[in-house]
Formats: sequence, C-alpha cells, structure tokens
Amino acid sequence: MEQVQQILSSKSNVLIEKENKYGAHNYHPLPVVLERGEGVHVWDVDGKKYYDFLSAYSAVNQGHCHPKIVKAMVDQAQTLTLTSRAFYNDKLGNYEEFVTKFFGFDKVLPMNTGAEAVETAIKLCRKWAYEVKGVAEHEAQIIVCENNFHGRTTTIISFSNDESARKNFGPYTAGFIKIEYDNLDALEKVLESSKNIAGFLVEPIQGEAGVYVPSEGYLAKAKALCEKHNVLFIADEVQTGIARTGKLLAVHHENVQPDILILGKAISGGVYPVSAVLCNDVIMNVIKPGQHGSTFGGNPVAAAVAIAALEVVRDENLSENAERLGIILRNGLNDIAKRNNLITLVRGKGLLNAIVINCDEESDLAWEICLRFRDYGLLAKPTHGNKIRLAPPLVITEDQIKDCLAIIEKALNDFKK
Ligand code: IF1
Repeated sequence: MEQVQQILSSKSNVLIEKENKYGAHNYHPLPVVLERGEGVHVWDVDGKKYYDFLSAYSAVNQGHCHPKIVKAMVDQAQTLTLTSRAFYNDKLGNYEEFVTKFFGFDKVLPMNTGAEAVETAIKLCRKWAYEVKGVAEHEAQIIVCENNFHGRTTTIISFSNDESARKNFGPYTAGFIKIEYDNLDALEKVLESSKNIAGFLVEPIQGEAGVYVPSEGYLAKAKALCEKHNVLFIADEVQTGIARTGKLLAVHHENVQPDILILGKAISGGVYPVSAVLCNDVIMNVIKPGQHGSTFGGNPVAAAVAIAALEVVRDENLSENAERLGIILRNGLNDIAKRNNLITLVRGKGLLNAIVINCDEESDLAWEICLRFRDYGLLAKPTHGNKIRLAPPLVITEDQIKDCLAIIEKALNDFKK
C-alpha cells in the first residue's frame, strides 16, 4: 500500500477522546468527526467534504438538512413542541390522515424510534391474537427470522441471534420462533405446526445481515401463507422503507400490503426521531386508552416533520431516483469487480446496496477499505466484517454516483493483491 493513511487533525482527536472518556463504549465509529451536512454531503471539523454512503443507516434518504423538512421543524418548534397525548394538538390529526392515506392503512400509532415501533407491533400482534384470533392467553407465538435486526430493547434482542446484541442481557422474553430467512418451507412448517401463531415479523431485505435480498417472490408467497393461516404479516420497513429500495416500500416490489407496517428512520428525513406503526382497524382497535403510548409519540414537531419528509419523497420522486441510480451504481460496482477481485459480490435493491469483500468476516480488510474511502472523500461502514453497505441519500445524481464509483475503485486499487 503506497499511500499513507490520512492523519487525523488534533481537533478531531480531541473530540474523539472526549467521546471515549465520557461516553459509553457502545459503538466503534469510523474515525471521522462531522459537523455539517447538506444533501449527499457531510463535512468534518476540518472542512473536508465527503459523500455520505451510510445516510445514517437510511434515515437521511431525503439528504442532509433538507430545507423543507428543517423549515417544518423550526416553524413548529417555535410554535408548539409537546403537549403529550393527555391533550389534543392541532398537528397530530392532520399527520395521521396524511400518513395513513400515504401508505394505505386505516390507522397509525405514532412512536419515536424504530425499536419502539417494533415493540408496538409485537404488542398489537399479541393482543390481536388473543382478542380477535382467539389464541389462549399467554400462548401467542411470533415467527421471526434468523439474522434479523429489529432494534435493541430487551424483548427484541431476545429473538436476535447476534451474540453481541444478546449475551448477558437475559432473561429473555419468550414467545418467538426463529426460522431461516428466505425459506418458505420453514415458514409453512411452523405455520402448520401450531394454532398459536400470531404473526410473522420480517425485514423485506435484511440490512444488518449485509443487505441480504431474499429470492424473488419470497415476500408475496410468505404473505399468502400467512393469510391462509390467519397470521399477521408484519413488515419491518424501518430501514427498507420510504423509497430506499426503489419503491415507497420494499414490499411493493412484490405488491404486498402488510397487515402491520413498521416505519422509522427516513419518515422524518433524519431530522427528528419519528416512527410509526400502521394497520387496519380490526388490528389497531384492540388497543384501548391506557394500554400503550409514549410521551413524545405523535408530538407536533414529529407530525410536522414527518408530513414534510414524506412530501419530499413524493415531490422529488425519490423512489424513481433510487431505482434508476441503484441500477447505475450496481452496474458500476460490477464493472469494478471485473477489474478488481477484491469485490466478490455486489447485491442490493434501489440505493440499499452492499459489496462483499474477498476476505473472511474476522479480517479487518473491509474496515481498512472504509478508512481509505474516507481518505478519498466517501463515508461507508462495514457490516458483518466483510460487507460494506453503500447507501447514499436518495437525492444523489448520476454524475455524483459516477464520481463515487471512481473513488471506490481508486480506494480498492490501493488494496489490489
Ligand atoms: C444501531 C444495523 C442498520 C432496523 C430495523 C428496527 C431498527 C433498525 C430493520 C431499530 C435499526 C439500525 C440501528 C443502528 C444500526 C442500524 C442498522 F446495522 F444494525 F442493521 F440500519 F443497518 N428495524 N437499525 O434496521 O431502529 O430503534 O435504532 O430507531 O446503531 O443500533 P432504532
């Protein structure tokens, strides 16, 4: 490797050391300290500009600091921020009408983070099983997939099979059955094995597992199997939703309407924590006053921000952009793979993509490559050791994608064996 890796400025080092000293060590960030963002770009504390190819794990699909979304937030923040749900506010009803029509459901239950929305969906699903389906109390089971990622709460990590997410956080919440992802036989077998199955919770593309795209038809057939067995199909679109994969929802690629839809991240364009659970009345009406809620869920700022963020997705045709530029990105990456055998596989949908690096999961090569991307002005992070997620904001242009492909190839060439 001829190039010398970029040395961090003392300004960056001071800030990194502060986080190290005063913050919990629950992350291992790439060493770069950001202070500003606009569209597809972020700038570090020394003024260096980068393409953001993580998009805050697909929360900033609309681009950093989108002026329309920021304006909605600032205007609302200067007017009314929080009432709690003990009182009505003038924004929530408008948002609820907007978001339910946008996604085609009767009702929404507003929360703040993705994990809270997943918890909400689990609670709804269980209550529906007892009160509508007629499962005996405490017997409801929810089917989940191996290598899932649905968040960090105690219940959610109970059905994770990632040891670092789980270990020594027990005792775990019961009531989940794990099956192989992308395996319809496994799903059918469990559905046939018991009358107590309440739901099937699934990510349309497994993000954390390294952008694992299931076989074509998997989601549609899984939905049909669930219908046959009177089991709720619950789509966790926290990461895949809001235009990321080239459709408004990833399930739309297979014309599936989930029974329960879980949204987070980009529903606010990344400016404010907003999440949502959507479903029809037969399910949502099982929740009565006092049975679920949140101080901040559905607050006026969240409502104003989410409407603006979804309007941007619609008005700027972000689904179409993600679909079109995703193809250009994957084609470009596949061309690089032909010239450089460090890339063994390119996969993804829309602008949710990953490259698999020719090394084992324990190797630090993907990390080293991401450091080099950084040096050349592009930020990305490895997932599961040897995969690098490539997921820029959906407002990226074709010229910018080409610029980024050049950066990616240049960096990879530094590591050519
Ligand atoms: C972290 C990954 C992404 C999610 C799905 C629910 C949640 C997430 C499908 C929870 C969150 C994040 C959280 C982030 C890392 C991250 C992630 F690498 F782990 F898989 F996005 F790619 N459902 N995903 O992906 O949402 O409570 O965080 O709002 O640092 O843990 P949250």
